[in-house]
Order: sequence, then C-alpha cells, then structure tokens
Amino acid sequence: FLKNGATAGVTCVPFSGGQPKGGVDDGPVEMVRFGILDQLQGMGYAVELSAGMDKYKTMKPAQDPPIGVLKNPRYVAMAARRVSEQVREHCEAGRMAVTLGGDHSIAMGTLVGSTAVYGDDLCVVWVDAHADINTPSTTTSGNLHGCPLAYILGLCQASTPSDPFAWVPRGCVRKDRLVYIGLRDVDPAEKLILRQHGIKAFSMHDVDKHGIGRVVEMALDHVNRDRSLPVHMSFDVDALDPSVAPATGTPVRGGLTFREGHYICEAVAETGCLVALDLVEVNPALGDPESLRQTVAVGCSLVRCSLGERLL
Ligand code: B3U
Ligand code: MN
Ligand code: MN
Repeated sequence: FLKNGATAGVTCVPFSGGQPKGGVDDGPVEMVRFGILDQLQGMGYAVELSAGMDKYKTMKPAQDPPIGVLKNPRYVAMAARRVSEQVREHCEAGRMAVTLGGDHSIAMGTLVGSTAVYGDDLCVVWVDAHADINTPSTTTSGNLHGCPLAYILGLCQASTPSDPFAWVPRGCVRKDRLVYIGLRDVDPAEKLILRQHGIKAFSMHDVDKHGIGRVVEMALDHVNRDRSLPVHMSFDVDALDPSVAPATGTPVRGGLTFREGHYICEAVAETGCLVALDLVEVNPALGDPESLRQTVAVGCSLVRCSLGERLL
C-alpha cells in the first residue's frame, strides 16, 4: 500500500441525515472555502476531487419513515453507499482518501470503501468523544451517526432483504484492528459492547493518566505493532474540547486540547501508514461566526497534519 501517496483523493460529503441538526452538511464547503484543497496542493499533493457532491442533497428519498427507532435509514444508507464507491475509487488509484463530512454516519461508507481495497489488514483509529457503536437495538436516539461501527464490525443482526444497509459487508473491519482515542460520552449499552467484544479504547482518563504521546503509541501498538499495516483514521471533531472546536452538534466537555488533537494526527502521519482520513461533524451553523471560523480552521489543520504537515 501507499506510504504518503502523492495524490489526495478528496470526497466532500454534505450530509446531515445521520443526526437531527442541520448545518453539518455545510462542513465540507466551509473547509474548502477556508482553503483546504489549496493547502494540500501547497504541501505538494495533487488533489483529485470526487465529482457530484450536490447529489448528496438531491438523493434524499421523498419517503423515508423510521425503521424501528432508526431515523432516515434509507437516506443514510444511500449516501454512505455512494461515499463507499467514491472512497474505493480513490484507494484503488493509490490515492490518500480524504473524506470531509458531514455527520459520522458517512464513515460506514468510507470504511466499506477502504476495506474493499485493503481488506481486513486495515486498521482503524477512531478519534471521538463518542463510541458510535450502537446497534439498531441499543440506540436510544435512533441517530445513525451513533451506529456506524456496529454495522462495520458486524454486530447487528443479519440483514433482511428489506434492510437498506444490506450492502454493508458485515465484519469488514476486524474488532482487534479498531482502537479509540478520546472517549468520554459512551452509552451504557455501548460500554457493554466494548467490553463483550474486547475492543480497545483509550478514554480521556487514559489521556490524562499517560499523556497523549503514550496513548497514541499504545493505540498503534494494539492495532499495528510493526507499523506495517494500512491505517484509516476517522476523526470526529467533537473529540476536541468544545473550547477548541465549539461548532459541532454534540459537544462534550473535557476533550482533547488543540495540541493533543494535532499530536494524534502528526504521530499517525509519521508512521507513513495512513491511507484514509475522515474529518467529520464540523457544523458551521452552530454558534457565532468566531466559533465557526475556529472550528473550520482546526478541522483543516488536523487534515494537513494527518497528511504530513510538520512543525519544523
Ligand atoms: N451515543 C449517543 C450520542 C452520540 C453518538 N454520537 C454522537 N452523539 N455524536 C447516540 O445517539 O447514539
Ligand atoms: Mn462520531
Ligand atoms: Mn462524536
């Protein structure tokens, strides 16, 4: 697989159907307006932009009643499926797949796309305040941005023909190749799932106890001891403290500092193993203009660091 591929394959996903708040669909366009594409080119990347980002809004089905408690199930499934195709194309072409969200339900698509190319060698570093591992039976909110990993790991009941997520290859990511950093708002049922399946997670408690340097090292040792396997990092901006990234749908106090967030990206970049990156849950509609500017800026900065921008 590529080591710091020279082309970034960028997919913008203006999608908010995985949670109830509007505005997160404007995350990608705000990051592009802030200059992320030019910035990547300035770092020496050729940028290949996926076509047809407007389609994510127009593909919304006219009728999409809840299935059980799950909200917008068909819309989420259709959008994620399209994301999976766009990310797969980038990975197949040997590009670094960069996906700008949009809410975190789109990671169902990014991970199907990257594992289609890299198989179950793929390691996932999930940076988030939340575990996003609710199943359709455990979710109390019915918001699918809280569920992508349950589908990906194959924790949901076998799909029926009418299941809009039937296309998701259950278990395309191995449970021992997933690691979390930054957790601090995990539902009781999710805690049970993590424990039952032995899924490795470093909470904010662990960051306080060991420091971010040790935590990232331990996280990478868990999934990728030899630093030889491809890595997909899915970074939810709400992993950062709300004082650093205020414009996001479900902020949780006690998050990563500006430097801790950047350190994760720098350390992952240094391994040379990164093949795919998601940056999600930037919601420009929440908060004042300064909160927006600050959150968009930090999102772009995390993307650049993950793709190898160095301080010195
Ligand atoms: N675990 C809760 C809350 C949540 C998950 N992800 C976000 N919030 N951003 C749920 O709705 O599943
Ligand atoms: Mn998330
Ligand atoms: Mn989150």
